[in-house]
Amino acid sequence: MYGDTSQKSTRPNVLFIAIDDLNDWTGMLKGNAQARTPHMDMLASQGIVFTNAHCAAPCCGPSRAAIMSGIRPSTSGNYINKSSLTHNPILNNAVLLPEFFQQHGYYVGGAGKLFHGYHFNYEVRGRGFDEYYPSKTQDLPSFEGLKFSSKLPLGGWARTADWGPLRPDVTVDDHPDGKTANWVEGKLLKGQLQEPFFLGAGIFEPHLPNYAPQKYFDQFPLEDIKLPDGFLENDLDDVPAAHAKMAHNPWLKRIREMGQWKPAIQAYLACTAMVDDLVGQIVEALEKSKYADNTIVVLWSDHGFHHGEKGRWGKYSLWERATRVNCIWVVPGVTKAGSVCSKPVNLLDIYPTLASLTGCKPPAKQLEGNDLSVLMKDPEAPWDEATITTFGYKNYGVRSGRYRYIVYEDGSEELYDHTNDKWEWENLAGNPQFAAIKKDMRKWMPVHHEPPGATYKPPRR
Ligand SMILES: [Ca+2]
Ligand SMILES: [Ca+2]
Repeated sequence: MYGDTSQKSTRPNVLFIAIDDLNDWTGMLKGNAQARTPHMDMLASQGIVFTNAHCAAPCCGPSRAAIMSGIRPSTSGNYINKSSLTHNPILNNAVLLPEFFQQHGYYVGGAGKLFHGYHFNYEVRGRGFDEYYPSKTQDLPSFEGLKFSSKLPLGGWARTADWGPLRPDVTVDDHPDGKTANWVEGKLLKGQLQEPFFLGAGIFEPHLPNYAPQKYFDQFPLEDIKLPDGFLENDLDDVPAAHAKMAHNPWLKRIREMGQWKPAIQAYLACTAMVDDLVGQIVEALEKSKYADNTIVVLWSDHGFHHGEKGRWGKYSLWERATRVNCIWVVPGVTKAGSVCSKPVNLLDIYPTLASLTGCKPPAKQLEGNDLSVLMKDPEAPWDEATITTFGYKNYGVRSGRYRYIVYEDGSEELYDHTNDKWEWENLAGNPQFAAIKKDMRKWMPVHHEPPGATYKPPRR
């Protein structure tokens, strides 16, 4: 429909909204009834929401490397946050998504966290971008000093494990995410973008530290905060040692000891509500702009997050809490308002889908995901697919419409039936009744396992 280069000017623009560490605690995914995300819900209602969408990897770096390259972690060897993109020949030789659009004549602009490497890896940020906010070599301002009080004395944590309201004199415009939204809004409203364009807005919250203005905390009074429905004491008792070991972290225990479980949940909900307002700001700017009728909007989060479920605080697991993501598309002339699709899809599918929707020819032999435009046209279209999440070398989780099947490098397994176990409490892998299901699920797992590639050590700042 959009043809090739001869019809370049008719190609649709792309507004690419990335949200960091946002799990399914959103209105449209119904992962937590306390969540308030009216703007994202509204966006979802204007197009299609994929309710069974999962990340390629449950951490920022490999998830984003897979989105931006269209290549699975098991093919590239990019498994962990320290995995380098530019020092990995497979990824370095790939046409990254911004480069892809630039090569097809798009103006490519971005702000905030699109690739992993918010604080470093500028050479990646520069690749394919005509413009980056604040610049290709300059970071957004630090979070340090934005909060009212000093850091929580949580001890032994990553430096970002902190939450609380912003100082009263600090507004959302001072927050890095507010600055990102303001820049993107300005670009859209000013109306001087070269078309077609690819414009990326990388929102950092609700990644830790969870800082937002007090008014967002006030929306979620501490006395009303409920602990996660998916939490079950001793849930790990039927989980193989391999995963229990991989997934173990001391954070939940520490948070409980400190009396911070509910405050931490409150802060995550507050930051998500702030992010939702920023999404609303960006989407409203698009709607007011002259680009509204010819711009694809895709909104995604890079992986989920555990808030104590399975004894875990954080990402880095192959369970639903860490793999399920937000994935909304509004595509003029393609998506129908109010569409919901429960077929298993992956963030790896974003690149081939954008290529298909814009009519830009994808790079040969690179993309491993699927074209979701089939499901946009008909959410019930035949879809013989399950979706894969990779967590480290040779550990895979496969999600079908009904089951989650996990196999670790040592061969140990988990199987969950989402029809009657949405929190994945009962591991069925040892039950011979499910042997055929496991066999069927195993066929989706990668047969090639690229050894872990080079790691990248960020320069000291
Ligand atoms: Ca992330
Ligand atoms: Ca269990």
